[in-house]
Amino acid sequence: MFTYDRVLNKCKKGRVEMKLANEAGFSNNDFIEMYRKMWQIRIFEETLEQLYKNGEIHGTMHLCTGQEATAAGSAGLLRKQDWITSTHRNHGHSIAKGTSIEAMLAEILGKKTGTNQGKGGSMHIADPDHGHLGSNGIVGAGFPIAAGAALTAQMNGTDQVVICYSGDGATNEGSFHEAMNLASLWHLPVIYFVENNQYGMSTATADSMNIRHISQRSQSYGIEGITIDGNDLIEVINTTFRAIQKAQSGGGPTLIEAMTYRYCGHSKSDQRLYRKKTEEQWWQDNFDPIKRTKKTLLEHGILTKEECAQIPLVVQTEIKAAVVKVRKDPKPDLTDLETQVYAE
Ligand SMILES: Cc1ncc(C[n+]2csc(CCOP(=O)(O)OP(=O)(O)O)c2C)c(N)n1
Ligand SMILES: [Mg+2]
Repeated sequence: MFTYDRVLNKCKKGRVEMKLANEAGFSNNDFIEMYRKMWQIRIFEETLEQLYKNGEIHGTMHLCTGQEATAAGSAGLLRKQDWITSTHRNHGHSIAKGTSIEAMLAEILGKKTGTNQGKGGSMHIADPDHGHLGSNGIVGAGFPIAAGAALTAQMNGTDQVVICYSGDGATNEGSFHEAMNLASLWHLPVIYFVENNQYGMSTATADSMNIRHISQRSQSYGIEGITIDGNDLIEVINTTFRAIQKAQSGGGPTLIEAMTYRYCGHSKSDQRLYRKKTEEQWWQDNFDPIKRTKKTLLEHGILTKEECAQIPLVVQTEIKAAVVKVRKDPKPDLTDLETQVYAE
């Protein structure tokens, strides 16, 4: 059982006894790396916002500003060979799983150097080389895909695990229930990670389901379900770590409901007229995942104030440099219009 204090006490001493399969334990540096990842996600999203305003991004996009801890603390625990499936709100998951920021930026700007060679755009980031099986604009489509990937791992006898990300709204889809049923029946090594950001488009979660916690839905399928503070990085790490260990030891799936909040509108056309500005402010003032992680790092002497301040500056510089480079990258050739679109 990994508790908050236990992790941090060990962390202060140098290394934490958190072992993920055969990989090294969890160290101070791992925590710092997660903090950096959270800043990468935040600044990536802020950069996209600006590029969109400049008219450099076409179509729409779904930003995950405010949801950095759920992505970093879960996908950030996985090895390269483990898998994720993601949603329309995929940038955080992709960065946390190790997809190149430059390649994502190129994809979103429609460049040939993008993850999908500029043909997918924001909603379809995929990166199999880093275990990213793809994002999906169809709400709920990832559930059975993740179950299938987990079945592959099980049949091949590997210890790979799959994290399937979804929103709260997606758990009202039939595909969620079908996938949970089979995943449970076959003890598949999959973690259903629901980011409950309080809304599905403009509908509050409370207005779309008659239960208090989405994690309760696991009971129908004989799966362990847990609701956590998704803006508390350590809680996300500990819960996901336990679920990974369980999946690897044949214990089957876990449903994690991580409570969080998206600061932006659902997509670029959303004026957020369905919620109060005071509510948004309340979340930002009290539960911001980056501020809270910074406080933890400072309190436990893992980083100094100056070191904390340095991290976003370095990330900002890296992302700015990526923008400069990617702007000059070529667009896909017209002759490539149909390549990589259909299966061979
Ligand atoms: C099958 C399907 N139905 C409806 C939509 C339109 N749609 C896109 S995102 C979305 C809301 C999803 O809410 P949630 O699962 O909570 O994810 P969030 O956007 O909050 O991250 C809807 C209804 C869609 N893309 N696919
Ligand atoms: Mg939602």
